[in-house]
Amino acid sequence: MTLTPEQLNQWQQDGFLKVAAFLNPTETEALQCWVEEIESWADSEDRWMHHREETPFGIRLSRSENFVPYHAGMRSLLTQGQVLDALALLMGESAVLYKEKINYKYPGGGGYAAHQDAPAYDEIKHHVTCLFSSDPATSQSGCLEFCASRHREGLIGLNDQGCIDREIADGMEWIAVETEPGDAVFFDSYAPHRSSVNQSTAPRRTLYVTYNARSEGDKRDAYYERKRQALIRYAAAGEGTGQSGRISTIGHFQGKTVH
Ligand SMILES: O=C(O)CCC(=O)C(=O)O
Repeated sequence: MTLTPEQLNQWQQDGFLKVAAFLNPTETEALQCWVEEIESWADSEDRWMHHREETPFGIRLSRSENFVPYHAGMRSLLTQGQVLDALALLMGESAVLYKEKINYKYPGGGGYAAHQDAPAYDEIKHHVTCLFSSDPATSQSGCLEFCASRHREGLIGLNDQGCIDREIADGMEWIAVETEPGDAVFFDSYAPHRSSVNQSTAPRRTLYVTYNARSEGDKRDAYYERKRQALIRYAAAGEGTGQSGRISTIGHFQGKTVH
């Protein structure tokens, strides 16, 4: 699959691009199985990471990350073929996997404050994230919302949580980008985005895969090493649990993190 000139123009203009049915039905079904496999994995001290949150319906997984080394299907989908081809077109050079995560957002699962991803991954100059829907994502279930054409402005209203200041975010124009299983949305490291709580009765599982330009090197192992250390520091400082307990190097998650 290749992106059309119109899609590439839209990408340049908006800083994000939805590609409906990026995955074919067989690939979509495989993705949905793999997400369920990964969420059934037992906790691990030194391989993948699971994060949990307290929802009104009990404790649920909020996120899993660092699973590509341990899942052959995900590895082949995310490190070769059409995904890398599309990224090369969007980035103007070949891309290398930086990090991957699944955000589960079970019913009642927390939303994410308005932010740009750039401050979270500051050891690379530029990156692009590709989101794949495993479940339908709607305004009700907490799909992503983006601001078009604001990715060229650098960091916007950065607050002490690494997010966009609430008042500034409230004055920005947000577009809800609803997706079906198999749809992809590519977004720039400076594209402002946010999402709300899942108010539906079904999970809104979404895979997020972040790539950097190959010319910046392969930073994946260093990223996860740094992240593990950061999570240990947050836990020691009492910042790892509770409302807005950190699951990232920025404090965007609005759910109630539990361990
Ligand atoms: O999954 C979501 O609702 C938002 C995810 C997000 O923006 C993030 O994890 O940085």
